[in-house]
Amino acid sequence: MLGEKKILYSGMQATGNLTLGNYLGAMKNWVSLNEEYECFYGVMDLHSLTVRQTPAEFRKRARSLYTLYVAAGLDPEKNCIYFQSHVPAHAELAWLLNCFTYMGELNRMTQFKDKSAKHADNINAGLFTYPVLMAADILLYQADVVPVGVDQMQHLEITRDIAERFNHIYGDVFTIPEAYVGKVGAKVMSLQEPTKKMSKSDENTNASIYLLDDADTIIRKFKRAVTDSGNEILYAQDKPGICNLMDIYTATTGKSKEEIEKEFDGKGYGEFKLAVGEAVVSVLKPIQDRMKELEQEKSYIDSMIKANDEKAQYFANKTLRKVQKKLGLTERIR
Ligand code: ATP
Ligand code: LTN
Repeated sequence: MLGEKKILYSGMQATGNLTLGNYLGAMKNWVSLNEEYECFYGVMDLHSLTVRQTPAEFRKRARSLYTLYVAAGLDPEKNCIYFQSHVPAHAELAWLLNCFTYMGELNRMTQFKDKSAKHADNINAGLFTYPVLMAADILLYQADVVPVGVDQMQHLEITRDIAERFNHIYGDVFTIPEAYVGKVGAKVMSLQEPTKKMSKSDENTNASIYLLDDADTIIRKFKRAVTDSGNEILYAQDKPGICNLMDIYTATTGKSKEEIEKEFDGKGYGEFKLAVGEAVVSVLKPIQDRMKELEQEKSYIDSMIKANDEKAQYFANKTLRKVQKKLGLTERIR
């Protein structure tokens, strides 16, 4: 705990254009929890390197992700928004925690299995130890709560296991973090294959709504969304396409499933898809407008990056020094 407030930690990889899934599953919760907690948000650029990146594009994308955090409503003067690679303590603690993590535990990670299948030509050790770096991110800041989408729950579990194992040997060093998964939008599915999650690395661009898609593109993608047989708007197990659209509509309008079923009673899929598209456009429009403004405010963003790097380093180093001392590493001579 930092002063009165508990600590929140989260972040995203700079691996592609953010999707509606990233927004509804994670970022929207960050904004809603923002006042209640002392918040740290990382641009996870070290994690992004587990997949090959083109340097110039990567640099641009990471900066754009930083700006998007701000555009989505996180004030960089009140929240510590920073680049993971600017705080060396992440990589250092990750090494130390590697020595407290078992191969068997990492072998069970479904994200590792999925990503190795997808990048069969580049199954690197970083992909395997990805969760250890994530544990380091969270534990360095003594986070109490970590808002993520459901797909990250397994990584949160291993973080807790590593922290508990360490604390058991060395005393109370780390706060044991809790995951925070929102009630709606925790898993937004692909618009083309509604049994798969919407993902920013999906090759089919019609499957995802990107946060910076213009209104026409958004409406067009919803019109083309794969739906199920029949024509009723009902939240039923055998209708994954309609369920996904209803979930998105709930997350963007606050309407319950019953209200939606009533609103579209006797109306067809076409009308419903258009309404979902319009609801999404109205949620994304203010973020897009703010993003355009912020792109012109380069020196403001630069100054925020600098100040927050220092703040993050201060907190992270405090934990790192404590861990080093507990482990018996020789202390620095000043
Ligand atoms: P990639 O396609 O590169 O694996 P991703 O789209 O899954 O990326 P991440 O950077 O891994 O995105 O995740 C960022 C955050 O967004 C995480 O908290 C994750 O749980 C959340 N998230 C990602 N996709 C979805 C989704 N479809 N629905 C809900 N939350 C999601
Ligand atoms: N693995 C996460 C990104 C991430 C993260 C974190 C999220 C890296 N480190 C620490 C929360 C806390 C993902 O979203 N794919």
